[in-house]
Amino acid sequence: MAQLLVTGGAGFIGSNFVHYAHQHTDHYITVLDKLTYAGNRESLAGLPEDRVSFVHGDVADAELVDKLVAGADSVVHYAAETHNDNSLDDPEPFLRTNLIGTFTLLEAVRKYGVRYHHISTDEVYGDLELDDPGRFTEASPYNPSSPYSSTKAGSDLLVRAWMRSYGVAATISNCSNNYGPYQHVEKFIPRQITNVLRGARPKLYGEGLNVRDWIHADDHSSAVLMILENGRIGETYLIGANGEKDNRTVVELILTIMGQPADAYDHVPDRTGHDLRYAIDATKLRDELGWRPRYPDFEQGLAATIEWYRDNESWWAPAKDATEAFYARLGQ
Ligand code: NAD
Ligand code: TDX
Repeated sequence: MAQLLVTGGAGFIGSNFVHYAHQHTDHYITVLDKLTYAGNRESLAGLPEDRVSFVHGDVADAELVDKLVAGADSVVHYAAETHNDNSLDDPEPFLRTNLIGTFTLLEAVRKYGVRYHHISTDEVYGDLELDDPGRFTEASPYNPSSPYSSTKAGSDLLVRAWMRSYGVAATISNCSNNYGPYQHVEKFIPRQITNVLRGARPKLYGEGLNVRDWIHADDHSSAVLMILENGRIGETYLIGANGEKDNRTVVELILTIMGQPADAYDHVPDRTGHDLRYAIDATKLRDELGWRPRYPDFEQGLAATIEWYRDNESWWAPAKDATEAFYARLGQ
């Protein structure tokens, strides 16, 4: 039984991965998570203690990380500050966690010769024009726009340098926008669903023409597990499921599925420097590793996600008021 260290495992995608890896492998999983505002131990409820253990701590704590990595066979690094709007408001925690945190893990995996997988985002490539027929590939140049995406880009470059300079056995994946259960209510889809559940109107930045390439969190998890097991060391893999939709379409879908008029939303001021469009070409992952998404139907996945938020108000309600107070301060 392999020992897997998962950082950020109490967050949205990390917790989905822990559930997925528990179900699909016999690995013993240790979660390291700081439980920032974005972390929630309830997201790991129901997992057996003889397979999954939890350590409350910071990925930038070198002493703690050294101890945990020493006992691991592999590390999957999800922990990060992840919200673009927060990074525009206060970039400092993004530099500390995303850059120093990654550096700290890399030093430990280098010392102990532990296999490392780095979770990153398509936002490192910047954005595409709405009418550009192209999509991001592993060869796209780095061109991040926000404090968030620039720190993620920096963390990817640290991994590449540690592979080349020190021979660290690593892989990197850059995924598109995830949706599914356990996503914080600050993010686009859960914010709009929980607004409607509370009788408030969804909030669309600007005209809502910006395009995101949606993938179900479980499909992200299956790809990560496949790369961890069969990916070529030193390689980067893009993860995406051909889920391009503009924001207005997504808001209208949410309203329609929830039985509201499709136009019952508000336009609010746009995000500064708002990336126009993300789109992933996942050919390498599909051809090399044979990966296929299991949730290719966005509307079906969205309906199931809406049901999850309807059924789990006790999970999201504690964060809702503070999140909306933050947006009210920004006028969004
Ligand atoms: P999230 O904000 O929901 O969760 C982040 C988790 O990291 C939380 O549990 C938080 O407590 C923990 N954390 C933060 N700082 C920490 C620190 N210093 N030490 C230990 N733990 C810390 O994020 P998410 O949306 O699940 O994203 C997870 C990863 O996936 C990130 O690396 C992100 O860049 C990447 N990613 C996200 C998306 C997306 O659509 N959400 C897409 C592609 C890639
Ligand atoms: O209330 C809103 N209204 C709105 O129109 C919010 C919160 C967002 N938006 C727009 C902004 C984006 O165009 O919706 C889109 C999605 O916004 P977010 O959920 O904040 O995601 P995004 O900025 O695209 O970044 C996400 O995907 C890539 C994750 O938060 C990142 O962590 C990941 O790297």
